[in-house]
Amino acid sequence: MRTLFKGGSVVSGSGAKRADLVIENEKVTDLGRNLKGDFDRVVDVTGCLLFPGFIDAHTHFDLDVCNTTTADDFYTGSRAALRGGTTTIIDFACPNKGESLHYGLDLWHKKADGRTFCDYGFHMTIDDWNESIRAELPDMFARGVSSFKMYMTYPAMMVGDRDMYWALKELKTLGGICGVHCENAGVIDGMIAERKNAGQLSPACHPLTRPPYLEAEAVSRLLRIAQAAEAPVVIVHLTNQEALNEVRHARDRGQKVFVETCPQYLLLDDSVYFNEDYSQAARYVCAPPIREKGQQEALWKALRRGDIQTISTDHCSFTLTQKDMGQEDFTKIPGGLPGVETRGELIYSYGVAKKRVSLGRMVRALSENPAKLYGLFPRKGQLRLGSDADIVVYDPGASHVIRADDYVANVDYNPYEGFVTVGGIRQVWLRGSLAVEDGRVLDETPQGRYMARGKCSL
Ligand code: DUC
Ligand code: ZN
Repeated sequence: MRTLFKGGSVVSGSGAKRADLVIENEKVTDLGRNLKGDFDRVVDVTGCLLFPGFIDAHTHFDLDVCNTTTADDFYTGSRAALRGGTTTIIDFACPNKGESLHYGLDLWHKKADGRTFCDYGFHMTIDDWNESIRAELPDMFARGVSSFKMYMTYPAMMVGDRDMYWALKELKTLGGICGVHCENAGVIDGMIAERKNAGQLSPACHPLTRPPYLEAEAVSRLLRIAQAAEAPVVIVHLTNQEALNEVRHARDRGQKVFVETCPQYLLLDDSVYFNEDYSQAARYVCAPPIREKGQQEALWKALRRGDIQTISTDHCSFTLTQKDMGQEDFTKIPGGLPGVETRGELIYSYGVAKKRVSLGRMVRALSENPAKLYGLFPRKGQLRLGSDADIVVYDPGASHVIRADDYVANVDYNPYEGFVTVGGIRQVWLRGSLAVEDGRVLDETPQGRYMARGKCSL
């Protein structure tokens, strides 16, 4: 089956170019102006942008957090992802301390295999460091896991500086890359205890006990540990200027540092926490917290300059009833926001259309860079000959208002309620098959495939 996409502009990391596109079976097979020939199907995409399918390299589906489980599992979460133009997700396999990496990876395959609508891979969480975990690492690569995650906060998952140093050194030897959640655990715990002792238990205390400088401190410490280990690292969900300054210092020293941010840090501000209505405030609790408004421009500027490489979502959704668990105590609110369904349209509408970032930067942040960083390039992340025919057909002339009721993620609110989009997703193609049209998921049988990933090429 040969399909011609006629009249659109194909977008890559260097911008948009008028071009027709041909796909055959699962692959892109031709690209150029006014292509002629015999086609089984012609899709008129006049005036539309053709994006390489978006990659969300930071999701948490079917994850136990705070004595509950995320509202979205692989079925509902990946269906929402696909609807939002995300054709590949990379989720975090998360064994508990004491469990093996193999156990964790098998468990995540059980959660995802046969239940995922888009293509998928896993990062592996390292929350313990010992000889048996070290010995498991080569097999992780053999099973397609080339990226890892460590936490500097959350007692159940964090590793200390020594173990982080050893783990980074080992990953460097094996050619792996590690993302790190950077927040200073000890001081945050102390600040939380002070608030609780003073009887201050509302969601407004959440951002006050996790200030930006404690994120920056952890970024600085991580980068010095990475310097000692001579290892590249990824700072996940970076939120603020002080943390960016630490990244700049490390890069000036010659270190390889990659940075991810998320739509909630680009588009929302901390006033969301100071709402008197508990339910309104609790729905935005995530870590690191959403920052004061001035930080948004710092992040956009860093994206424009190429100082931030990727935008993922940290999709970790809970219903409002689940968020109610923290009514008496903000530390019991399960942390995380939904976002996997709205990232593409939000970054286009509030980034590209508002001239905060170029189209090329958008594609780099949502498709090309995550593909390179996490070993999926050139199969994913671009629309070139031989790459997977994962295509988002975006109509820049459309518009709609974001309303929770119109979205399919398994959650009863949308953090971007009332935001107006510039443009909209007309179609999503997954490996050559039309998967979503005008917001409808066409095949209710999950077609996502596990992606064994190679090494970082960014
Ligand atoms: N932050 C969250 O808010 N939720 C999930 C994990 C994380 O780092
Ligand atoms: Zn996360």
